[in-house]
Amino acid sequence: MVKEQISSEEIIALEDRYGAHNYHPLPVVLSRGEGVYVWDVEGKKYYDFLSAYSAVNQGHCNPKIVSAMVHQAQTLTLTSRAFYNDVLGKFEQFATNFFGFDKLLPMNTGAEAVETALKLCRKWAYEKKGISENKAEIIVCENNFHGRTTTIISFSNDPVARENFGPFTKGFIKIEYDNLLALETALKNNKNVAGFLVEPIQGEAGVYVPSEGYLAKARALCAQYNVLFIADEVQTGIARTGRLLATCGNCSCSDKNCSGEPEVKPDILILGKALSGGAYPVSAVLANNNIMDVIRPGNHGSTFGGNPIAAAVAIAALEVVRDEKLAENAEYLGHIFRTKLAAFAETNDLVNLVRGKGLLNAILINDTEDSSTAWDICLKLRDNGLLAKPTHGNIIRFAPPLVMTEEQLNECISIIINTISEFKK
Ligand code: IF1
Repeated sequence: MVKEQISSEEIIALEDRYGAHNYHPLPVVLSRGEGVYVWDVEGKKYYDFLSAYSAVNQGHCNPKIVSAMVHQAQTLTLTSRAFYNDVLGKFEQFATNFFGFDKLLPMNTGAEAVETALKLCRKWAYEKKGISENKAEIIVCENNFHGRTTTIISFSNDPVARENFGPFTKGFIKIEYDNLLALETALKNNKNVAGFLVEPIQGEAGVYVPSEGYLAKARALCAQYNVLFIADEVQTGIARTGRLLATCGNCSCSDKNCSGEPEVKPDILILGKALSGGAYPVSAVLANNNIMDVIRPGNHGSTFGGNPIAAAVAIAALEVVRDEKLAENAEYLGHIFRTKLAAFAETNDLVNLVRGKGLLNAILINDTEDSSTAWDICLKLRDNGLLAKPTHGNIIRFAPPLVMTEEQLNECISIIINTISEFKK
């Protein structure tokens, strides 16, 4: 029996003893969440500035999403795709209208959806573009993060993610991110290129925002060379960056002041994380008929993909994004966050710069990548009631749920500024 009152230390010890050591979490044990807040087992309350890596955009335990999930869980949970269920078609109709594509292929995790997109792209290349058997190549970017499967890590350049996991999958060409010349060069002399897989903002690389116009121009180059433009919006999608999608394909947000990048419509769109508001693993690949038509019965699937709970949860999660105007809120609050932290960075030696879009932001700590300064700042932030996690040693990502109010954000900005101001290396 699990004891009623178990301390943070005891739970950490359990994971340490019985769990594989594939993570190094910040030492805080959470047991409850609501909106922008989480509570640890001792009852201390925190602002969540990670949002489960942008999965809980709609806020922890969003009542509309939880209610849809509970209702569906009491009705029908899983049929597999051997039979129809009465919710999947509704989700597919809703989501394809929402994002402006003909068809959707449902999966569970982000990595699975990326795998699905890669398979779809290759099959399209052989059957529609006419690339010879086994010759298809897909262009990816340096410092990408698309998940943890064997094929995906095959084109990662993170040594920790790859070491001793070979042999790797062939058929990928790596180019520099945010470099149009590199993309054009890779496309120009190679008839076997099937697709270009890209994150609209590189999250794991440290919230690296590409130059203005990069995505639109990359998209145009792909069209010119008959190569599929594949946007991995697992992290940037679902209002996180201040628009429904960072590529803003057929953006349904009503923000009249939307002054971001021009609309860039991917050939293949990959979604995950906040597609379910973090309530349940739901991912999806969207494309138009001329591409999705290459997938036929037996080519691809998943026991859980498209299950009725996932479908009901995802509809509710997208309704929340639309009805609560989360893209607009992320855009509005993001400007305040960056403006105030940029002003602070001017006066403080420890913060080099702040960057990001909407509520996907990061600060660069003025120390080496192998220093513990960013980690130590995150421990102090935790003590002061705000949870964030460093990435690449000296970068701290700030990505709160998008249901945050301006008042709450201002309180959080004060916590961040006060914590860093008092920080002594
Ligand atoms: C972890 C980062 C975030 C993703 C993109 C696919 C996936 C992810 C663009 C795979 C996942 C995660 C997973 C998380 C760390 C994380 C992350 F730090 F690595 F970059 F979000 F910021 N495409 N991102 O960002 O989705 O299979 O995990 O559902 O714990 O590894 P998944």
